[in-house]
Amino acid sequence: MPVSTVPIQVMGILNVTPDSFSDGGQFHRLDMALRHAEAMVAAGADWIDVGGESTRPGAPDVALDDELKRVIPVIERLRAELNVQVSIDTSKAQVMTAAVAAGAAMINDVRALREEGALEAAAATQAQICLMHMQGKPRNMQDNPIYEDVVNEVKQFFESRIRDCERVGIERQRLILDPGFGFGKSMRHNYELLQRLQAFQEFRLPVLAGISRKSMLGHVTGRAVDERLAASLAAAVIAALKGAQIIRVHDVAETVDALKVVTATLTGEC
Ligand code: 8Y4
Repeated sequence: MPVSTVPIQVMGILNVTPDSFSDGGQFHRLDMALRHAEAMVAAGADWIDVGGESTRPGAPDVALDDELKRVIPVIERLRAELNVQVSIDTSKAQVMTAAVAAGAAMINDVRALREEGALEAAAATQAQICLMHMQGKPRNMQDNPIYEDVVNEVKQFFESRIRDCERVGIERQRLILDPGFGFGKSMRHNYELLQRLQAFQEFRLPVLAGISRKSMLGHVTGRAVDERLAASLAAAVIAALKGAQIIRVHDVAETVDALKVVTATLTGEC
């Protein structure tokens, strides 16, 4: 079962969308975001993933200026005040460019650089790039997703995106692969991806898994989104055992503890 013994990294989720913090103005929002990030770093986060655009089905599109105003000050402050790597969760070329200039070391794009200008913007940086698989668009992705073989189709998608990245001069070793749990997948598709996650090791690139609190956990436990910690930890441990190198989570302290047990087991170092 153990697929690798490299240290497993934890990526803490930092949403800076207006709905994610109660309304008290932009300075209050920045303050709340920084305090949340500080707690995640103290709990052992290796990465903070800063996102200013919601990808929930039906969520409104965010204007470029609004997204920049939300995420850039947060990235600057994180880099100035905390010892942590920053990832920018965006699909917009201009946000990628500005975020990396502000200190982000990873571009996390749920659209895998398929928006206008994104490939070129990413190529012009030295940042790592997480290519996430999604079938369809956020608007319609959960309306009856269909695959012949979900693992094979996600693999083919990665092959195609890796080729496009290399075509614009992005070095292969900057890439990270993510099957995109919940993005255009039925419950069965999500669990088959988790069961067969080690299949993506054949690319010899790091794999990132984002399962924390997602509906695939609610579906089998019957729990509401804020009651899914135990299920999220189970999923994080399974993903780590199947070779995921970065786990994207809400609950950093608990995940770090769970993954310490995984690492001690895999390495024998305790
Ligand atoms: C509760 C809270 C339930 C949040 C669901 C959610 C991924 C990602 C997202 C992922 C990568 C989410 C930005 C969806 N998921 N990026 N982003 N991988 N790389 N939903 O799986 O967290 S947002």
